Amino acid sequence: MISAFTHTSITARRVLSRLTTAGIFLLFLSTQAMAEQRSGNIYGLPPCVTVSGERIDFIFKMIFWLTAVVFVLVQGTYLVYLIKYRYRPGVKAHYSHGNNTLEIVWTTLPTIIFLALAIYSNRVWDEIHVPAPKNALTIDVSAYQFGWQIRYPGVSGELSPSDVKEISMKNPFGTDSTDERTAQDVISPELVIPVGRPVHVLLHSRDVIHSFYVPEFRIYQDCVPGRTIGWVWFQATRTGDFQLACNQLCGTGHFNMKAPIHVVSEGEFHDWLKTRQDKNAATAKAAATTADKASGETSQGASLTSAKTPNTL
Ligand SMILES: [Cu+2]
Repeated sequence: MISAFTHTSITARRVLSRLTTAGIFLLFLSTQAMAEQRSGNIYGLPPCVTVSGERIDFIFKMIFWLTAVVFVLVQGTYLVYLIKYRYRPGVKAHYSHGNNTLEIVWTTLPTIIFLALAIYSNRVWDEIHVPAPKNALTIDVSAYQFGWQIRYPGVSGELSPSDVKEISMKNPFGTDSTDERTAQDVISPELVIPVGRPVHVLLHSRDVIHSFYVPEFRIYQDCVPGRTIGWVWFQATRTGDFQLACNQLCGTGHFNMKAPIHVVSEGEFHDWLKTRQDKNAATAKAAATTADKASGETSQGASLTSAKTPNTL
């Protein structure tokens, strides 16, 4: 009876163990499926489409292959020793007090490799974090709960100046309404950029901390309320469609805080922006004419009123 019970218990434990393994395997598969939606590549990094991204990838790959070689060497040696010195009846264990030469070699070598990696990575970091080139296209990226708005220069070719202290729900970009460039600015819900030209992004947030995250650009930078993050610039190496996604848990709609990115040819970009610049310029001109007319009528009305009632003042 006891033996039958023990047997049942062992079988149940085995079934439970296999079910757990299957569950972990399925979880692993589903995680891979989620990653696939973002990157299109479930085994490696998503494609890299910026100049600075290629330099970052070189470090990634170098560290990956170094680690892979060390892993194979260490685990291979471990397996060889495990088999060679396995337990055999009549064979006595051999006592070793250690080997100073080996200790020095396997401490010095990793130290040199780590130092070299740190120095090289720091150099790449310094070279990437330089001011944007003069020919860069400067655009303003504004994050909010839960979306993105991108501001491009209007017909004047310059963005209307922005002041972070003025950013509010009524004035999302903190611009000056009396500046004529404000009405000309082109506002877009998608990020459209030309290939092969540096793009300098001024990152802003209207409410909480968000994050400008584009895996294919190898860029991840927080947008902080009350600050202009102005060091981010990049140059796309090929055309294509990507996605800008917020990477800071910023509220209930965070999961859906995204915007399409289109990297297009210089000609296509020029046409896309020109159409919107011209439309904005026409609207701004019409608004200015209406305002002029209205102020003309008001001043005429006022002068008539003052003419009629000259003594009331
Ligand atoms: Cu966000």
